[in-house]
Parts: sequence; structure tokens; C-alpha cells
Amino acid sequence: MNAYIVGLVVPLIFLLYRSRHSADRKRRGLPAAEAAGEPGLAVRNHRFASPLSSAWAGVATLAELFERTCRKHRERVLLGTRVLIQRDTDKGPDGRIFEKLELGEYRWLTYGQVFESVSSFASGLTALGIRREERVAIYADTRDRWFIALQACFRRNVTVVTIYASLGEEALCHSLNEQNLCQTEVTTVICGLKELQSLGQVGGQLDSVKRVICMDDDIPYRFSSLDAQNGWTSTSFSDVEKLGRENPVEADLPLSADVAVIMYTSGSTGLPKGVMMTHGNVLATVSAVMTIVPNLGPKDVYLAYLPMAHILELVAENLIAAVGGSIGYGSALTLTDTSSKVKEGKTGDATQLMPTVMAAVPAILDRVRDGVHRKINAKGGLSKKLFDIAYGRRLHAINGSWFGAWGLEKALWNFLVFKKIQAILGGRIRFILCGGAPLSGDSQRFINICLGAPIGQGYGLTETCAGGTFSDFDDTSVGRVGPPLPCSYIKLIDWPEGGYSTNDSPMPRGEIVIGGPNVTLGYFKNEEKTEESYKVDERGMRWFYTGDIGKFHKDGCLEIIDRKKDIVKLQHGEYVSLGKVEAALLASPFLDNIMVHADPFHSYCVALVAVSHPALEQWALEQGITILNISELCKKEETLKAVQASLLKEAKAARLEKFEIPAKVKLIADPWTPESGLVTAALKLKREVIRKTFQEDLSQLYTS
Ligand SMILES: *[C@@H]1O[C@H](CO)[C@@H](O)[C@H](O)[C@H]1NC(C)=O
Ligand SMILES: *[C@@H]1O[C@H](CO)[C@@H](O)[C@H](O)[C@H]1NC(C)=O
Ligand SMILES: *[C@@H]1O[C@H](CO)[C@@H](O)[C@H](O)[C@H]1NC(C)=O
Ligand SMILES: CC(=O)N[C@H]1CO[C@H](CO)[C@@H](O)[C@@H]1O
Repeated sequence: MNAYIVGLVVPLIFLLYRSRHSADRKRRGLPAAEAAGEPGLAVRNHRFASPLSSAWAGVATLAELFERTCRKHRERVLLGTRVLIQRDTDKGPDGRIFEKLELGEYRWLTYGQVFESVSSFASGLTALGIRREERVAIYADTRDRWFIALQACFRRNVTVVTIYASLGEEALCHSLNEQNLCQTEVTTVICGLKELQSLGQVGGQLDSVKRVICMDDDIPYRFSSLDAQNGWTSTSFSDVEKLGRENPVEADLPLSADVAVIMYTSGSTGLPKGVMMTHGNVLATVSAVMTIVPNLGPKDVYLAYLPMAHILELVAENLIAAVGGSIGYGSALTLTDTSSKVKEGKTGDATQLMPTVMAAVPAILDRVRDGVHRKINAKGGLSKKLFDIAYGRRLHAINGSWFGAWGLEKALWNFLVFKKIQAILGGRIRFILCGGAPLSGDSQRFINICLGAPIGQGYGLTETCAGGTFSDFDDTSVGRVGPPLPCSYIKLIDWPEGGYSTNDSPMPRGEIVIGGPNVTLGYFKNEEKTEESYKVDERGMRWFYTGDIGKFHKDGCLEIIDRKKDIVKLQHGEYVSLGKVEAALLASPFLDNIMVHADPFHSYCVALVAVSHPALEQWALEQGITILNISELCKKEETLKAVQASLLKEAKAARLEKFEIPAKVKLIADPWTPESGLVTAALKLKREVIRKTFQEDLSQLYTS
């Protein structure tokens, strides 16, 4: 215990000292007067001399970066995967099948071994006949072979097209038809066994695909018929490696301006669009994020579980590999000891790996927060009191009170209360990268306090290669996304229709426009959309028009306040910002998710609510209602009343206008998941899809 407290106090005192005495704190990125083509205020990070393109001298592509790090860290471990001990399937009460896994220790590959594997696989691709003009799609869950395949393609200057593995068959078919592998003329798909099965279902539509490489080595016999049916040949991953070992070829390295990845935006509105990212684009972002995370190095262990088809994950894994750290693979369903796929009493990925760095999307952090709250409330009594006191003290401390910031007190609370919470994620987390959507202030504070780890919140889009802004690790303010990344310029421009102007006081507001070496080339084979959103000014700088509305604080930090597309005008001319209303109402415990709908034909808005099962069950128990099942419960008048009352309360707390509060609400029992296609893999609402799926419910809401 002594060692534990000493171990905590020393770094804490250091951190406190640092945060109190760094003058930089107050000046994160002063607005620099940058002449910028058109009216607007361009801002960049004053801490860096010029926009950063690469943090490594002489390195201009991801392929060079990877080769360099492998030579330097040959003996260190890079990629780890857990051993599967046992797989059970259970039938739930409602007849659904649950898979439960028992996973063991991590098995590691060193940098040297991974490099060998990458080189062999790269040679194998050539031996199979893949040329650099061809495109390869990777369609699999995040795992070590995903990373290896990616690096191998980079070494052959082959462009990779990413596909979200979470897409179900229906969504896949939809997505393939629209994003169309044929559009990208993919000749080769690298996938897992599960994805091979989905691919088989829709294979008839994939004319361009000639080869499939399966990451799982034992392809069952029943899959062999797929080859003939679909006119492709399938090979296992290790056979390709073997082929490469027998027929080695020199690397065909790309240039900085060559396209590394075509990444499809998950398409929360409209059709998905393929964003072309060059090696230079991704490298600029990797370099920039490196300056944000303090002291990243070989000692860091990263837990990888977000989809690699998400730019945040792609950048994070390339970054960790570049600094000599280790990447342990997991999945969202086996993350913690209590995750749904982990067998009772067995360990989750975080417990086993004890990562120091993680990436997360806000929805996942919200879930961690809700889970902890539920547990503490269920325990009640002394535990809850102690937690409340500790939380209050820390909140005070973070807010600048000298006494609460005292290192020893923090250590004490950590020891008494927060250590148990930290253990959920392995107990060693020192930094969380968060992106994909704005994180609520409440969640950010909760994670800051309970995990004792700073959250680096990024704001950026696939189109800007996740570049944009990033909050400094010692910034404890909430709701802001930080100053521009060292690779980005940011400016605001007026949007009169929405009532936002750069002359607003006390802070300028407007549409966010991002420029710099990180801005991507545009959409693949979609000139029209590219011209709509990308502009080049007379100085040759590329700018991307995000459609998000932000405001700049005096210290140079950006805050996202709205979104252009999600603002709808009602019949009498009032504007409703759907995102703002949803964020406010999500505070209600009854909600798992919500979509507000508004249109110019009505004077009020309505909402579809995906209910929280635990909260609703708890409520029914308290009301003495015998629980039938959730969908029955959702149909009851009294349930609707209770949820509406709760929504009204949150709306009042957030001071929403009357017209912003949904006048009518429909409760939906089935959760909204990426598999159902209703939300993106980053758990953002797909408004069009939800609208279509619940069309009848919506029109009922307006007519009844
Ligand atoms: C709930 O009960 C209804 C009828 O009582 C039934 O039709 C429905 O399938 C049940 N739903 C689930 C998920 O068990
Ligand atoms: C990489 O491939 C692209 C086309 O696929 C080609 O235009 C480019 O010149 C190649 N780069 C190098 C360095 O050969
Ligand atoms: C934090 O400090 C600000 C002003 O310094 C105050 O308005 C706010 O209420 C404080 N919050 C808490 C939780 O103490
Ligand atoms: C694609 C793109 O915009 N590339 C630019 C990146 O930034 C450098 C200078 O910072 C420009 O020279 C590139 O044209």
C-alpha cells in the first residue's frame, strides 16, 4: 500500500506542478492573423512554427515510418492477440443466441516478426498478380492481420479501401451497392471468415472482385463452393505469406502524394462517400497527435478495439507503432470483465492487457459512466456516500480550489474510491483519445475524475484525416475540443441563415473550415461533392467546409455548438437544432438513444426514443408493474407518460425553448446498434435510415 501511495503521489505532484506553472495553459493557440482568401478568421496553433507535415525527419510516407520503427525496435513486442480457450453458446430467454468467450493471455509478435510477415505478405500479393493500380479492400474486425495487411499494401504502393466489419448482411448489400466495390474497382478483398460468409451472400454483385484472402487460415470445406459461384479464388492469409517467402520481391514504396487509403465516411446523412487520403495526409495527423499525447514511447500499451475503418483507430495504431509501443487487440464486446461476450468470472481485455492508452468514442465513455453510476446507486449506503464525497472533492479540486488539489488527498480518494473504478480498464490508463463526436461535459468530468486520466478530445472529420483540433492533455475545461492541431488551420465563416456570425460577441461564431497538409484530396469519383465541400484559395491552400458550427474562445480553443445540416426550420419559422435538443434530452435515464424529427410542415417537433432496458425495468419494478417484456412495456400509456415527464424535466434543465421540446414521442424497444444499420460504427445517428425504418411511426406521431 505504501508503495502504491508513493507511486501515485510523485507523478501527481509533478502533474500538479506542471499544470499550475505552465504559462501556456492560458494561451493555447492565439488567433494569428492569417490572410485567408475570403472573409473569416483563420487560426493556427501558435506553439508550432509552421503547419507540421511529419514529426520524423526524412519520413514522408507511412511505409517509410513503419520500416524505420521496425529497424529501431526489432526486439520489442508490437502486436498482441489473446488466446481463445473456449467458446460457448447460450440461448437467452427470448431465444436469441449468445456467444460467451473464455480468452487467455496475450501472445505477442515482435517488431522484427511483424516486419517479416509484412514483407512476405507484400511479396505474396505480387505473386498473386496484384499490381499497384489495383485496389484492395480490407473487410474485417480490428486484429493483428488487419494491421499487417495494411502495411503490406503500403509497401507495394497499393491503395486500401476500408469497409466496416460491423455491417450486417443487409447493410453490407446496401453499402456495397451504393459505395460499390465496383466503383472503387476493388480486385481483391482481404477478410475474416465471418465476413467471407457475408460476402458470399452478396457476391453476385461484385463483378470486379477476382481474389479473396481469408485471414482465418482454416477455411471450412462448405466455403469452397463460393469460389465457383462468384468467380473468384480464395487463398488463406498464411498461404499468401508462404507464397511471398518463396518469391520475394523488392518493396515498391509510394510517395507522399500517393493515395494510401480510400475511407468511406460512415454516412450519417446521405450516401457514403469515399475519401481519398494520401500518405502525407495520414502522416501529418499521426505526427500532430504525437505532439498532443505526453511522453508517448515504447513503454506504452494500447488497447485496440475500435474499427480500423475509423480514421481515429487507423491513426492511433500507426502512431503507437511509430513510437515503439505495443498494441493489444480486443473487441468492444469483451472489453471489460462484465462485457457481454465475456464468460462469467473470466477476464476482459482491459484487465488482461492493463493498457496505458486507449481510444474511445463518446458513446462508449457514456456507457462506462452510466454503468458505474448504476452500480454505485444499486449499492447505496456507505459506498454511495463515500463516492459522492470523493467525487465532490475532486470536482472542486479540478475547478481550481487549492485545498482539494492537494496531492495526498487525491491519492487518498484514489485509494479509497477510484482505484476500483480504474481497475475496470486495467488500472494503468494514463491517456484516452476521444473522437468521432463531441463528448458531453458530464462524461468528460466523470472520466477525468474516476480514471484520473486526461482525455484528449479531437475534432476532425474523415475528410480532414481526423485532423482539426485536439484538446491539450492538461486542459480540464469541458465541452471544448481544443486549439487547432499543429497540422491544421481553422477559420470560421458567417452563416447568416443560421444566425451565426464572426462578429458575434463575446465570441466569433460560424461554420468551421479546416485547411492544411491534412486536408484530403477529395471524394473518390465524385467531383460534384468534392467541389461542393473542398475549396483551394489563391495561395494554394486546401480548405474543407465541415458544415459544423463552432465558436472560438479567447484562449484559441474551439467549441462545437451546432451543425448546419441538423438545423431545421419549423412551420412558423423557428429553427430547431436537432443535435442540441438530442444532447440535452439524452440526460434522461430512460433513454438509450433519441432522434428528434422536425420539418417545415408542422409547428412542433417529435421524437423517436430507443429506451434503456435496465432503467425501464427498474422503473416498472418500482411501480409494481409485473414486467411482461420491454416491447409490451413500451406500449403502455403510463410508461410513455413517465418518459415524457423525464424528458420535460431535462428540457427545462437545459432551458430549451417550448418549440424545441418534442410534442409527441414514440418509444422503441429494440436498441439501435451498428448491426441494425441505424447508427454508424461510431454510434452516430443515421437520420435517413432511422427515418425510413420508422416512417409509419413518425407519420402516426404527426396525425394522432
Ligand atoms: C413480447 O410479448 C409479445 C406478446 O406478449 C410477443 O409477441 C413478443 O414476441 C415478445 N417479445 C419478445 C422480445 O420476447
Ligand atoms: C504509386 O501508384 C500510383 C498508381 O497506382 C502511381 O501513380 C504512382 O506513381 C506510384 N508511386 C510510385 C512512387 O511509383
Ligand atoms: C467552478 O467554478 C466556476 C467559477 O470559477 C463556478 O461558476 C462553478 O459553479 C464551479 N463549479 C463547481 C462544480 O464547483
Ligand atoms: C493535399 C494538400 O492539400 N497538400 C498540401 C499540404 O500542405 C503542403 C504545404 O503545407 C502543400 O504544399 C500541399 O499542397
